[in-house]
Amino acid sequence: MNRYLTIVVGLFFLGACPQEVPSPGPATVSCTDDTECLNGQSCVDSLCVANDGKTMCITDAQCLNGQTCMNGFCEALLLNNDAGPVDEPNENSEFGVTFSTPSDRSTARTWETLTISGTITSDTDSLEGIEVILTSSLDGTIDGTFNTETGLFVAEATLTEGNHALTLEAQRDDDRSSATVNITLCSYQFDEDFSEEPDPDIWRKFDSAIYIEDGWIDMTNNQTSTWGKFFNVAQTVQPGNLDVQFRIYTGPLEAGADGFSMTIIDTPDVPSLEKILNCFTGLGNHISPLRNSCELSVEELGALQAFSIEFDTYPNGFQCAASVNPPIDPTCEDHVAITFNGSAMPFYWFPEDWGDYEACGTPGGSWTSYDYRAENGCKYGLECVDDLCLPKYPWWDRELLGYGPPAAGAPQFWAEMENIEDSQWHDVHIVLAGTNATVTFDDQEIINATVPEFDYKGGYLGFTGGSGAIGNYHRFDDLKVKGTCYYTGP
Ligand SMILES: [Ca+2]
Ligand SMILES: [Ca+2]
Ligand SMILES: [Ca+2]
Ligand SMILES: [Ca+2]
Repeated sequence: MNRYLTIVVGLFFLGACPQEVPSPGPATVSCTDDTECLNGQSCVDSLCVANDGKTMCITDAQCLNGQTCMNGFCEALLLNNDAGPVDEPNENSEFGVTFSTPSDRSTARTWETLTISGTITSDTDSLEGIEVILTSSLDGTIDGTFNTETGLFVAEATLTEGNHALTLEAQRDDDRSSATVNITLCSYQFDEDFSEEPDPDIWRKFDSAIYIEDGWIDMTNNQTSTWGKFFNVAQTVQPGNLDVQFRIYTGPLEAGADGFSMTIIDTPDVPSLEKILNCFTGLGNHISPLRNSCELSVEELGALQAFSIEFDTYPNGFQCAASVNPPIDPTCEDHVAITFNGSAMPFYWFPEDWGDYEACGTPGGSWTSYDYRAENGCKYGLECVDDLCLPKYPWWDRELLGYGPPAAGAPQFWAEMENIEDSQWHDVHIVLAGTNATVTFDDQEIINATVPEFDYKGGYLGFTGGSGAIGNYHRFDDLKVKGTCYYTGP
């Protein structure tokens, strides 16, 4: 008997058809394939793109590279601070001017130091007395050095966001010639210091999440039995790779609860995101079909595609003598973990001695004991089917997840931490590249793991957090996400 047959069918159903008619809103912006885009547009890097390569949008925040949203499409602003008409190469000139770097129609980041270089040649033997000037159409003159022996011109510069025409001009007496390359400078896709209250059309608060006027967001504000979420609903992050930084703060209780997460959910639109968020509970990266507000079935939740990094300060599960408090934590200390699809157990980790896929035993033990077994003879979270303790939900099922039995030396997507509830801000930097994930915490690498199954889907990015009988502050600030940089110049 295949217990998950209905789930597999459900997965195919979800994959084949949108759950419901798309509602008005940014539904047309993110996509997984062309069929989700309107009017014959195509799905490029998870965004619906018109045939002429333009990205659909509703707000400026959905546009990359400093473009603005005009008439439903991302457009580059025509800047009026241009340095003036670009000289065409002068065929009658004695000079030859060529760029070496950067190449024409390339891209770069605003935080990178660029090497801008070129070569000047002359029909006459001497390069003495030639003035070489490098200008950016956005940033003006850029200082560099010209070597009259070699003809090489080199400048090192950082450039502002936008489309630059870089012009290298050689001039001596009345003779001049120039060359031009175009380059797009991209800043971060998300760059939030929360110094001002975010626009609710861009960042939407759910449940107990609040904006604090001192310049950050808090999921629970030191209240008990509450949870909050704070999601960007205006744009999505691309699948495949991710480079995200932010800061976290929790305290004042050193044994507080429950923790907080940054979560990225792959779902077609904001209404479906809201439905999913209504099924998250506690810490915020743990889905539960039991929540009153959850309208989704186990099958639908089993098809969820989500990435989370959790900062967990409360020990859960039988290994921490808290049997009725699932999901199960990999350590009873504070920890940071990468979790997938709302399971809230670390990706590629599974509890030993849970008794899953083992014979149902004898009920007994107290809820606060390691050996607790419920009426069904299984530990919490397992149900007795044909005298076998089977996981209640597909997202706890190691057979379905393909993790295999717990083994020493398995890739570890979690890290035990010393007390992180220290009422201090901490820097977190996550880099997902292909099948590898690294996490640094205050510049110390705490996670670096690779498995072929690592499959990050991108989606809507947000923050979550929760408390129970014990509370704490769960704060986030200073979010920076590097998106993909596209050339958007002429
Ligand atoms: Ca701030
Ligand atoms: Ca926990
Ligand atoms: Ca945990
Ligand atoms: Ca702690």
